Amino acid sequence: SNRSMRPDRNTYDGKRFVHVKNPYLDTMDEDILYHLDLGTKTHNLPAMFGDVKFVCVGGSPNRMKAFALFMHKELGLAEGGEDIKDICAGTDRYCMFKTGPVLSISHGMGVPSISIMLHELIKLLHHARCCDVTVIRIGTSGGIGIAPGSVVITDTAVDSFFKPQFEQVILDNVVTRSTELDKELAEELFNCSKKILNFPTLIGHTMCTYDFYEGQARLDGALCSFSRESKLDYLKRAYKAGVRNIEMESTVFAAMCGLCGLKDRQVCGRRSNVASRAECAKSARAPCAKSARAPAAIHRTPPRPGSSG
Ligand code: R2B
Repeated sequence: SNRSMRPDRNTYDGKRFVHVKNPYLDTMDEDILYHLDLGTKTHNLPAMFGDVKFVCVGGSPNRMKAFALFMHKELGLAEGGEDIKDICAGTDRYCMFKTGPVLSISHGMGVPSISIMLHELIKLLHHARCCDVTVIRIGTSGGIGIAPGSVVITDTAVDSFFKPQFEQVILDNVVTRSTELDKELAEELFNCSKKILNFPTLIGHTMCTYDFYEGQARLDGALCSFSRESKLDYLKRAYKAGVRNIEMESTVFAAMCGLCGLKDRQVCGRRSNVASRAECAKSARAPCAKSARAPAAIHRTPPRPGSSG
C-alpha cells in the first residue's frame, strides 16, 4: 500500500491530524474535558466534531455566538439559525457553537483562561479524529500607531520584551516555547481583506501581556508605577520592534497550536491540506461594527485609553 503514517508529523494519507503530546492520555480509560462539559465516554466526539475544519476562537461568549450566527448565514445553512445551541451549556466557563465545519468558541480573557480552553479543544479535535484543521483567533486588541479601526493580522506573537516566545512554568521550571504563526495563512487572510471595501488591514507583530493595565502601559489602572514619558517610550520601542497591537492571549495560542500540529508549512503547498493558524485582531480603539463581512469586525469594543499611546 502507498499509505504512509508519519508519526513525526501525524500525517496519514496526506491528511494532517491534530496531535496531543501527552503519553498518559492513551492510558486513560476516559478523558473528561471538564471546562467544556464534554468527555470521551459521555459523548461521541467523532460523530459530533469529526467534520470540523475551522475553529475560530475569541474572548467573549456573545461575540462568538454572533460569529456563529454570521457563519450560519454565510454558509447558507438551513436549520438552526437564531436557535443555535451552546454545546457547552452545561458549564458557564466557555461557550461553543458549531455551524457546519466551523466551530466557534469563547476563551475568556488572558493566557491562563485561553490555555485551559486550548488544552481541552486540542484534545477534543484529537479524540474526534479531525484533520486539516485551521484555528484562527478573532480577538480584540489595542492598536499601536495604526489607523483607528484597523484589523491586524499577526505574523508573530511576541511577549512584553518583544521576543517571539512564550514562557510556560512547568513544575518549578520555566520552559520557553516558540510563538511562530503560519505566514501563509496570514498572507491568505490579508488577500481576503483586500477584497472588502473600507476594511483597513495590515500584517504585524502582536504583543501579548499578562495584565491589561500596567502591563499594557495604561495610566488608568488602580496601580500605575511609571510616568507618561516611560509609557510613550515603551510604546514607541514596541512599535519600532514591529508591534502593531497588544492583547492578552496570542503567545500561548501560537505556542500550543504550533506544538500540536495545527500548522504546517511543508505539505505540498496545497492550501486545502495545510492546517494552520493565524491571529486576526481588531484594533479596539475605533471599532467599525458596520463591516459584517469579516469575523473580526462583528464585535464592537469600546475605545480604551492608553492603548495606542
Ligand atoms: C483583548 O481584550 C481583552 C481585554 O479587554 C483581552 O482578552 C484581550 O486580549
